[in-house]
Amino acid sequence: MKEEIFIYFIGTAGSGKSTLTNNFKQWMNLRGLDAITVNLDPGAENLPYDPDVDIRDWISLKEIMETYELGPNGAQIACADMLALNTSDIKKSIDAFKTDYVLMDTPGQLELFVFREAGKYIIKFLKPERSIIAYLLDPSLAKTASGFVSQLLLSINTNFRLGESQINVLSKADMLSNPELEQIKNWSDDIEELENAIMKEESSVYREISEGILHLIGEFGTQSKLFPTGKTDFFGIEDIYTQIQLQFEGGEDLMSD
Ligand SMILES: Nc1nc2c(ncn2[C@@H]2O[C@H](COP(=O)(O)OP(=O)(O)O)[C@@H](O)[C@H]2O)c(=O)[nH]1
Ligand SMILES: [Mg+2]
Repeated sequence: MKEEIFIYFIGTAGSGKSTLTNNFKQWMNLRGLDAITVNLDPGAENLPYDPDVDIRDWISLKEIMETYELGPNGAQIACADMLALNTSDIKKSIDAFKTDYVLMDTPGQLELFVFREAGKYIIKFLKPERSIIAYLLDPSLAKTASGFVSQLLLSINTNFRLGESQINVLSKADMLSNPELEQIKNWSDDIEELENAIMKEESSVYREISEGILHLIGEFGTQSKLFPTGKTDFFGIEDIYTQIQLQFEGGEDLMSD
């Protein structure tokens, strides 16, 4: 068995992390690949899958709210910080599976994992050299050029904070019309197209700061292509898997082992 690969699904609330975690696991099962799911969201309710390793076994959002008399937001933050205290337990549980792929579903709100220290700590503690971030861009926030730019900035910020290899996933692409999807792909492939679209938008604020932002995106944001995914028929999952194989195994497919 090779060393396992950790795939972290990260994105804004409702961007489709848990759904993609589930779809990825199911796709892998169908292909005879060995993968486990890890839920890192202490406040998760109604997950679409039954996690193999579950942070809720150690941390309960409800209990933290009651014990420390915190509201839901304060408790979420406390829980996020507590993740770091349970890292050894999480690692032991994951190691026991001796699996090839570990699918990490991160907390609902991106900032809890990306901007606080615990997320970075967990990645470094587990296996940073075998980790990849799948950053989910929510298409409902990316239909306009400036919306797409703000989503890319969050992705770059995530890359800046976590410092791991990262791919950009356009989740819920099935909710876009074909022209909308093509337009977003165009913006992603060609920074000039994006710049032109920004310039056509009305607000002058965008024009003032767009040059600097587009320069940043040109440098860091569009190095990796955008991977559209959808809820049904495992749309887009094979492409992400192939990219991950390229990254870690030089294209060698574990299925052929
Ligand atoms: N149409 C469509 N809906 C999706 C897709 N992925 C997630 N959703 C829906 O978006 C909502 C939020 O998804 P979830 O996976 O819980 O997001 P999370 O907060 O990032 O974990 C749920 O109602 C999902 O059914 C997708 O690819 N296509
Ligand atoms: Mg979720």
